[in-house]
Amino acid sequence: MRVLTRRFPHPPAFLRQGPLREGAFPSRLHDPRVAALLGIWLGITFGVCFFTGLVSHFMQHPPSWLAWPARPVWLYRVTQGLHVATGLASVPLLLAKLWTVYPRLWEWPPVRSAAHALERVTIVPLIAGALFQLATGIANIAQWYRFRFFFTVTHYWVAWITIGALLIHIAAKLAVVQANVGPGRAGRAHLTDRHSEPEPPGDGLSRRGLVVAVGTAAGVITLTTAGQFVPGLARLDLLAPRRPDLGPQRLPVNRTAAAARVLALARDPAYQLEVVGPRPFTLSLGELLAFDHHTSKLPITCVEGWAADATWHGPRLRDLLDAAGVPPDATVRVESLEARGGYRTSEVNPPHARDPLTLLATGLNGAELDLDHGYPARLIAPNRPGVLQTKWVHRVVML
Ligand SMILES: Nc1nc2c(c(=O)[nH]1)N[C@H]1C(S)=C(S)[C@@H](COP(=O)(O)O)O[C@H]1N2
Ligand SMILES: [Mo]
Repeated sequence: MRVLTRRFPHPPAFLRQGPLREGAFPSRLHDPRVAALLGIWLGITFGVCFFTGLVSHFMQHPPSWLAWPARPVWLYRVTQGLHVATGLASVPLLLAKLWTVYPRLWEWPPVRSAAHALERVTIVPLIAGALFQLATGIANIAQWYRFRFFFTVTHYWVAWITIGALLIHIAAKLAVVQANVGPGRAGRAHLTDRHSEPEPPGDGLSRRGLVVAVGTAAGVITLTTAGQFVPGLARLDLLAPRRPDLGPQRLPVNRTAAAARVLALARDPAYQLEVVGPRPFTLSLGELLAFDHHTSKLPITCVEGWAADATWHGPRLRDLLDAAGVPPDATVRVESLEARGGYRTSEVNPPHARDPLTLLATGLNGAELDLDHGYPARLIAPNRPGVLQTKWVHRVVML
């Protein structure tokens, strides 16, 4: 430890030029207390965003050790809503935080000790990772996929790097936060060389004004985007890329039948649903519509940050599986008529496959399912990301 904290010799004073000069950044807003407050808020939003992001990742790519439950029905809507909301609220917080602390890039002396150098180096992955996560997340909810990497994998791994760098940063800055925020802070000022001086008088924005403005910006962003997934807030949805009540049959469409190139196959009168198990069978469209129908009120919750309630009609998946002799503990795969594309099939684990709410829906909101929503049949299951609610289903296979 000694080696880490041993003081390096001071660099010669004549190197202290330009932004390295004492008092080069006179604004009273570059203040440790403001930075600490913004840091606490960012710690909360990034923490929630990271945790809910892990939930989303493991729901989309279930590892063998995790049997994700089918209930409560609304769970994924809440976790994914929180993920997008905390990510968006982080944008003004992060920009304000970076502005408040950027003079520290030119702090003097540049490195005081090995520990100080390490702490400064981890700022690079922290800032780069945080900006990357917010930028790619926003591109994703705006459905702007111009980048050349696969979004979910990259977003997932950069999240680990960012959160690791954030933990190191919090450990390094804990004393500064304690000396600047909360009761007893005056008594802790000796723990650090960074504590807030009384605010000097001056024109322009005060520290309190800055904190209030940034908090307000985060609140307004949250309010004007939360309508994407909070029922009843759709009218406030001014900044969100989606309105959850617009689209055929009052439901947004993620990928149209034309884009998925399934128009001809989906409309084909010779369409058949094939159920493959110990007693495989096929159903014509007429037989499928004559199968015992049920109604489920379930949302589609897209990972891109919108969720919309709908009423679905159709056979229960578990009834079809029982008819094919599929045992209750089997995992099945539903397959789409779509020939290509990352979401053309999905696996359904027993909790979802056996849930009475899980349907192979042929109807939506009182009418025949629209082609764009997956006609002739689509999977709809509770507490499951939209990417796994496969449309234009023509085969169900026991794995
Ligand atoms: N075959 C297939 N099914 C699919 C998709 C797809 O691209 N192909 N997109 C999924 C995604 S990402 C979502 S959010 C939902 C959206 O369903 P909707 O378009 O009926 O609202 O469908 C899912 N089912
Ligand atoms: Mo989606």
